[in-house]
Amino acid sequence: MRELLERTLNSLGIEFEITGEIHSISHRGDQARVIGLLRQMLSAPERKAVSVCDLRGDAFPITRDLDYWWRIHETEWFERALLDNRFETWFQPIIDTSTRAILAHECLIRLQTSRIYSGGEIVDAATIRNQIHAFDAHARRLAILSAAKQNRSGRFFVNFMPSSIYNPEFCMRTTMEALAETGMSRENIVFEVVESDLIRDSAHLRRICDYYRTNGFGFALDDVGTGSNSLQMVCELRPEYIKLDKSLVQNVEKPMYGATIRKLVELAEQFSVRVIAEGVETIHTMENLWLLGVQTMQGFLFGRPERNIIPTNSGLLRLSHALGTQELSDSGSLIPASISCRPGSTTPARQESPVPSLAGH
Ligand SMILES: [Ca+2]
Repeated sequence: MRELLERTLNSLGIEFEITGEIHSISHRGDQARVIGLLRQMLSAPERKAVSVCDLRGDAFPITRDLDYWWRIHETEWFERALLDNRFETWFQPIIDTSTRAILAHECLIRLQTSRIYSGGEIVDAATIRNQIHAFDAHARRLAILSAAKQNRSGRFFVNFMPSSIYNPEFCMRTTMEALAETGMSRENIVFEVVESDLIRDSAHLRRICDYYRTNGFGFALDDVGTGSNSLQMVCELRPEYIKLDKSLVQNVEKPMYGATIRKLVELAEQFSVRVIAEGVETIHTMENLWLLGVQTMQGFLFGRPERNIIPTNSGLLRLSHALGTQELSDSGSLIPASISCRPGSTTPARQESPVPSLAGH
């Protein structure tokens, strides 16, 4: 293999040095080309064992394994988008199904080039490129400025990664400046702690949470129910909102998941925390959530993330239409009177029935 590698690099005129069998390769070639070539030539276990160092330019060249450089190469779109200021904030409605009102919109980071990059892909790229902290602040500022263009008096949920805020006063500076620029009211902004279940340093989170409260913002725990931390976090931090993770919501009809949601709802009631279910895609899921006492929801059933906020209630109108055959409660609620909304209801979960799928429209 070493021989083949040497022959290939030589034939391409790439200056290089190989140390050990093929474990360490330093070169002065085009990094993307060398990495691509090595990935083609080496087997998966060999790729793991090889480290590469680009000797061009840098005073302190960095040696990393081949897969690391490949990931950097694969996420170059992130750098270009950042330089060209091409990231955007899109909006997804959060619906109070009991009053048919839009409670708020969540601000979601997106990039549209030849395709749409999801928030997860963008955050992963920022993490791989070691830019997540700066990017998180950039995304928050962008969210506020974009939200103000949509509706200065609307309520918006803005994501943040607690690990990117080491000192709230300092790290929130650009966000606060954006708010001052737009004149938006702080009480209409709710900050969502992403991956809250994975956070181990609850004292740090509490400091951030206190900062938000003191400054008049709302505070939500996102991705709740995926780890073992949820109940404790709700008790300790007493957020205004908790957002049930999609993986929990989409399995609501399974007893274990249903029981977890029920427990969270009970606890939330005790502390006056509002529960929001994320990832609601079918009427069947919505009904099962009602049975467990969850009424505030977000998901494709009500609307996908969109670049511009869709005129009020379009998602709700679709929903009303789909539920047309169902009985509405006296209060005009969408929730049929036959469904108990109290947590602890012993009504069995509704099974999947052929309902019109609204996802994707
Ligand atoms: Ca979120």
